[in-house]
Amino acid sequence: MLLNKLARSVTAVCVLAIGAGVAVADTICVPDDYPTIQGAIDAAVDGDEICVTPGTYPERIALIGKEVRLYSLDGPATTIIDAGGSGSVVTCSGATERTRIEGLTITGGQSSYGGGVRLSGRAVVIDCIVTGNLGHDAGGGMHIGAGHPTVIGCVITANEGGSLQGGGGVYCESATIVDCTISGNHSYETEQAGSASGGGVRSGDGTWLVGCRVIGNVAHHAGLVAGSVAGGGVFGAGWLVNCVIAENVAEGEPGVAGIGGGVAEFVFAGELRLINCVVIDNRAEDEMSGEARGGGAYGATLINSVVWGNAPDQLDEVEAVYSCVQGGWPGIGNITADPRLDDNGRLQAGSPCIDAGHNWAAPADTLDLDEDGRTNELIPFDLDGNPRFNADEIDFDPGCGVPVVVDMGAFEYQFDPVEEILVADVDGDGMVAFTDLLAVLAAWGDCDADCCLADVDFSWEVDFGDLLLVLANWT
Ligand SMILES: [Ca+2]
Ligand SMILES: [Ca+2]
Ligand SMILES: [Ca+2]
Ligand SMILES: [Ca+2]
Repeated sequence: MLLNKLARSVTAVCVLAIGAGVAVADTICVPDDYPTIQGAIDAAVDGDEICVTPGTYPERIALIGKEVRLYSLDGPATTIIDAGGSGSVVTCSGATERTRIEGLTITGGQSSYGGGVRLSGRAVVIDCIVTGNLGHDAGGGMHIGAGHPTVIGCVITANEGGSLQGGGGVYCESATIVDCTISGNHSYETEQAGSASGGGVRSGDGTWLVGCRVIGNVAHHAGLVAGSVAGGGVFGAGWLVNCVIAENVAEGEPGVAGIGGGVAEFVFAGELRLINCVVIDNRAEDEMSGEARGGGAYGATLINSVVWGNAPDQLDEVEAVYSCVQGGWPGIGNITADPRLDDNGRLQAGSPCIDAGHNWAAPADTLDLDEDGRTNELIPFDLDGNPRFNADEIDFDPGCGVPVVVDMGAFEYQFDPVEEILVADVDGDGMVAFTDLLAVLAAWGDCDADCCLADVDFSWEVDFGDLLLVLANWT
């Protein structure tokens, strides 16, 4: 559902942009017009579309600085590009948002960086399956370098690599990755040293993972160099919003500690922040040394999140607020009662995590996911595509927000009525106006209450940052 909304909104942008030109776009089909996909790409000009008929295409393709839409007629299950171990399957660089790759299975790649996809610039990759690729040094499935591409609705599974810079599934410096599943990928260290870190994702500070499932990835230390292996699911920096991080493993061996089974922050890359995530059943392991730690998370910041069932512990070196942590964790708004999760990480009736988050921790709807033309509201959907903001009107709300309070975790327990919450609407009346300005001025200074509604930028003090947000979002 979320994928469809995103794909439509990206399409709308493309149609507008292409419509501004004078050239009439052609559609070129493979294999009818050209026997190979690369042949069609070489023949295409900016604005063209390339359609690919179901089949397996034994080739590698390069889409360099060309604004074309490459798509399959029948989806990724039946349309496969297989590089047969001869390099990166897809290389795409120097492109804008008008370069799109849609509905392909990308497999059989083998290279140093990005065995499946090597991506930079601002291209959009939609509804692809990236599987069975090897990227020795970084990014087994995908390597995302300079620029800020968008990856939507993709499955990145059963890739391996990353012995030098990490990322068995994805190595990413800066990108928006939405509605993707990153599962069963594997990073490892060789005897040539390296970090072996980020079984699923190795992320830089510009990375946004929104509504993704990072499940069953492994970072494994296999070499002779002592050290540690970190981040079975995610290693690095950036933002994880509405994500499930489950059953990942940071796997050490004698003398090598696994750290951060689910996620681990890499301080040299920046801060790693998890908002409304579920971190469950991950493991940090080693053999005999007993130094494995941070089964759920190591070194990150967690807000509105649920951390449960990780081993050997839940958290290490972590700052957490408004989160539910097994065994307890110091921080404002944290709780320790059983979150009552089902097998997929959804809250069940009676969960103490319902209405227990902090609204101002939720990011703004900058992608306009609900297509209402407003980006000055808080993110409207949860991981299921259900409304993010609603509340049980009868019960007391343990969290912070008006008129309704966000839950902890990636999924919102559904009540009526649903609300849209505007950024900086301090009093929750559906407008950003004088009453909100006055509320900010009245609360000026340090937040001395657990729930400080005037602190709309969630900085733990009420100051010019909050004042500016009110003025910038004035309705
Ligand atoms: Ca709620
Ligand atoms: Ca919106
Ligand atoms: Ca208001
Ligand atoms: Ca503030």
